[in-house]
Amino acid sequence: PAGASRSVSDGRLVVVSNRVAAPSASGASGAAGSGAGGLAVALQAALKARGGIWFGWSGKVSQDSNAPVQERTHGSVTYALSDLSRRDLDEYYHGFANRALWPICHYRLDLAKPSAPDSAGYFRVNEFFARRLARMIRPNDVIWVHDYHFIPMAAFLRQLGCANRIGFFLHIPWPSPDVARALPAYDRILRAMSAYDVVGFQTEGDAENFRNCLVQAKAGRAGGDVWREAYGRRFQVDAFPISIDAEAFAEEARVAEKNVLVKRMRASLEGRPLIIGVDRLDYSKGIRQRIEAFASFLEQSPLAAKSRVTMLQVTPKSRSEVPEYAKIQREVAEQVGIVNGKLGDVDWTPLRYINKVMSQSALAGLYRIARVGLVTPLRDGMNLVAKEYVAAQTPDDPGVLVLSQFAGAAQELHSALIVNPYDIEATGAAIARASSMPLAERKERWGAMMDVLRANSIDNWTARFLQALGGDAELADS
Ligand code: GDG
Repeated sequence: PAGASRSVSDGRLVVVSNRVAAPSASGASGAAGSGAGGLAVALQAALKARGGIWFGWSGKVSQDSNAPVQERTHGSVTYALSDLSRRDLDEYYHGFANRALWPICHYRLDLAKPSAPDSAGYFRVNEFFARRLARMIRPNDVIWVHDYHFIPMAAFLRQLGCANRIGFFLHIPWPSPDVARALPAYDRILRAMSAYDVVGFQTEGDAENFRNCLVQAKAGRAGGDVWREAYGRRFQVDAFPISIDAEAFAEEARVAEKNVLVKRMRASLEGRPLIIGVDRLDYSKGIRQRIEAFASFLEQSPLAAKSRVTMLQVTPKSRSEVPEYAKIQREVAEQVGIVNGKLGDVDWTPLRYINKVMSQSALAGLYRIARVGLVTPLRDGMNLVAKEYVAAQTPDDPGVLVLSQFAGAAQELHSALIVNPYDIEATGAAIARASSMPLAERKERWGAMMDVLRANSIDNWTARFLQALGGDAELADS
């Protein structure tokens, strides 16, 4: 395969992502510290092992669009952060990325708000970042670009003469050609994805959708082969399902039984069963349908009302500057009020709704005490909450995962109760089934899911992608 013969074992790893998990200026541990997301920890580990750069947006808006890249080096890793102007941020991030790419890749054509200035801004910011990055790259470096914010990064780097191995991983779904064709600048985006050496997706279905897009655009041949030739380049298109460090998460959940917040939660339940949902406040997560399903469960199941089941929905606000997100925030808040008003009692609030960000430890402990985990997105690349909920369970008394068929995680966690989140009654019935599932069945389902998580850890994921990219020492030596 192209590039595999080139020795890159001495090359550094260069990670590009919109947000960078950099340690704070004071040197306090950043993503590698406790409470960091699994992806950040895994990328930090890969960077530390090879040395390298993590490059992306600083999270800051600057008046001076030419403010220099801020570089901070910790050991063998340099964090390189670039500010954006207000206009760049609005067009590239709030605009094209979050009002065109995100909704369309999540099959919400109705919510897509494409605009010519946003498209132009997206490509302009990618070119701006590519120019800044190109100055830092050495010939043997291996470059790993993350997610929908930076699809054209490799195309711009190639224009600047960069011949390095460059990989791309898309964290969100890639839709079927009929839907993908609704993307503004679709042809340019397809062509730009062909500038990578490896294009990775969460599921085989996403990878196949992308291959079909190339076929339909007459830019590749049919068939399920991972190797593609399109737009004059040969590259690999494959699925790399992301995961978590299940053992570490399980340990965190075990220790979190002593977490003060978890203890308070448990005490406040007074023995009533808990159902949990955890999501960024995003229309793709199916929060409204989930609340309806929970209400349907309360109304249908005599057991639910009698045992005064409580649902905790932890939902940090997200992308509030995007109008579609401001709208869903209002709608969910209103709906919570309606359900509690209708079904609650003087001493029972069926639905507890929290917009705060919690510590990962508290979250792990809350998963552990919840009898049911509700993960019911309308579309989701993978959904790590599903995997975290499973990992957090007590082995001798595990809870039950209710999982949407439209989450990438459903391709792996077959032993969850798989639901169609649009079917409110059926989801309500699945919540009832989960709530009263016998211990033996709960153990069997949980055991099967833990086996899956242990077999595909986040470290496997990083290693597999870097191996495909030809960036690992073993492959380079062989
Ligand atoms: C994208 C794709 C894909 C949530 N609330 C709190 C909190 N979280 C953590 C969860 C989990 C993470 O955030 C969310 O990850 P998801 O995978 O569920 O969803 P997205 O944010 O949409 O992520 C998705 C993922 O990328 C990775 O490729 O799986 O499909 O959409 O880890 O635990 N963490 C803390 N407090 C909270 O309140 N500490």
